[in-house]
Amino acid sequence: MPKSFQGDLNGEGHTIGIVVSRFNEFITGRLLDGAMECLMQHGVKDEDIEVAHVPGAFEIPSVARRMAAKNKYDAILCLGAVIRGGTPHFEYVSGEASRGVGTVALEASIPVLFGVLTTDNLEQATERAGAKSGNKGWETALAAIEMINLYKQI
Ligand code: INI
Repeated sequence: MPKSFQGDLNGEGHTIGIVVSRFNEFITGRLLDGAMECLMQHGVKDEDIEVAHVPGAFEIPSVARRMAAKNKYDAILCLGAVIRGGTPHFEYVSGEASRGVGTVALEASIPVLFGVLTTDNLEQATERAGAKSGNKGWETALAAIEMINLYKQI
């Protein structure tokens, strides 16, 4: 039998940093609520969570990198919402946010999670922020707990 590794979903004792963007706050506020709820339900203490607010998704990676460098958190959650609408800006912002968070995740010694919605319209974003298709903030928080516990084993 090969040795296998899997992180469990016990968040007790974890310290979490969250970067959340204000652009499309109607959506990102719900992502933050979902993430907070998930963390608390899995044993993370309110006082062990710190939240940095940034203007838009473009600003998320640089702040996530600063938080990761503090050696204070067990994971960083990146939450945002980039909505295509009619603007070509979408491609630049969503591309930089995902590329940037990906780079930070590879450089950091802790898990850095991507909870940035990239959708064609507000309806899709609303569905993924607490309505029909779950809450991306919640999912990101759950993935963070699993990844923290996995990193501890490897
Ligand atoms: N920022 C977002 O988080 N979501 C968007 O949908 C968005 N659009 O569409 O423009 C957006 N733009 C702002 C961007 O993230 C930066 O804050 C801004 O360009 C300043 O650097």
